[in-house]
Amino acid sequence: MVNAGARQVLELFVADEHNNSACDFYEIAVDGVYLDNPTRPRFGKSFVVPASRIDWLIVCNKPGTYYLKSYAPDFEMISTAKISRYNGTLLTIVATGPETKTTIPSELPKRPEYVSDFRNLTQDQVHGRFVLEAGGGITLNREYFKNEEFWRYNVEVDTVQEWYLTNTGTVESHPIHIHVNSFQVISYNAYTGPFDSNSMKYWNQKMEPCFYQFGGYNESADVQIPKDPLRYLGHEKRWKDGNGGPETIGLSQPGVFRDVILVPPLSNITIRFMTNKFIGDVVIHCHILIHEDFGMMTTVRILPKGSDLNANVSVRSGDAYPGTCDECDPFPFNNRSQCVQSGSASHLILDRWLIVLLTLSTYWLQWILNN
Ligand SMILES: [Cu+2]
Repeated sequence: MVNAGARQVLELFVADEHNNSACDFYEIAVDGVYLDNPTRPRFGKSFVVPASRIDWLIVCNKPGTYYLKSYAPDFEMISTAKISRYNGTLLTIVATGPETKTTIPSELPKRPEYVSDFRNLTQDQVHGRFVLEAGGGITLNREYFKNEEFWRYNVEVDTVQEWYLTNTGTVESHPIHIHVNSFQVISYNAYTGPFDSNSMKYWNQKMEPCFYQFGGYNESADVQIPKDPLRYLGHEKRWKDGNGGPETIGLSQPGVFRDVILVPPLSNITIRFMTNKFIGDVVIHCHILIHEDFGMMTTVRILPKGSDLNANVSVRSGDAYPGTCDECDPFPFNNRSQCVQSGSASHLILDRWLIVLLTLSTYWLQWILNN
């Protein structure tokens, strides 16, 4: 089954005419990649974001009429946040013939090596790291997509990448789709990064304006902090290795391979994948159609073995640093050379004051000498 909708999530299950769960349905693949074993959907439903696919094995042993339905209640919003949902019947299933006792097989075909388990790699087995930041209104990495000659990161083919998917928004989720290679969900991490407003101003979690702002942000605009901006913090606690309650249905289970994942507000999700075989540009975008069309898209480039990964690429987004608020924040690609070992922002402020003092005393000395 494919969710070919432009913006709505589906939460799929099979019911009889009394709306009770019916038949036996097991997930066997997500986004075209087999799971380890056939798995009953958590909380009795398969959560499918736009562009995502789910493969089921389903047995209806008793003849009868059944319905494929989607039901996405509001109490799940702590994990799904704001995103359109579809509630209703999608398909009628008519099972005929004698009653059977068919069961679902317990084993699935083995996955190929490029989608093997990457969860227990050592840090030096990871070849490249990259941050994808959704937010800033509806941008990826604080900028709108411009054209096909626009890529923000180079990676080498046949290597393992570790990426961090974040969302600085305070309200809305984005189903982020990465083309070419399926990625494995590794972990949901505590979110320590900035949050934004729709007017694209960024603050840290102490409600102080960030040093790194959206490229097009107008400093003189009087932008207010959004209401209750940190209410979605804590996905890592709710996620609890995938065993949280039904309200956590929007969070993916660790270890699963996918190519589109819901990135809720104030989340930080680690994924890993192998850049298997294919070289060329990789398109990354939000799969809410209107967001994508507005420019919520970026590209990275997969290069042949031995290429210079630093050539012809701007990993910065204008003057912004994805996932980052201040110079010493711990994400890759920020300007850490300016940070002292302790990583304290107060050192930077002190440094700047020293420069101001030195400049003033130079002027003062000149004034004395001239008079
Ligand atoms: Cu979006």
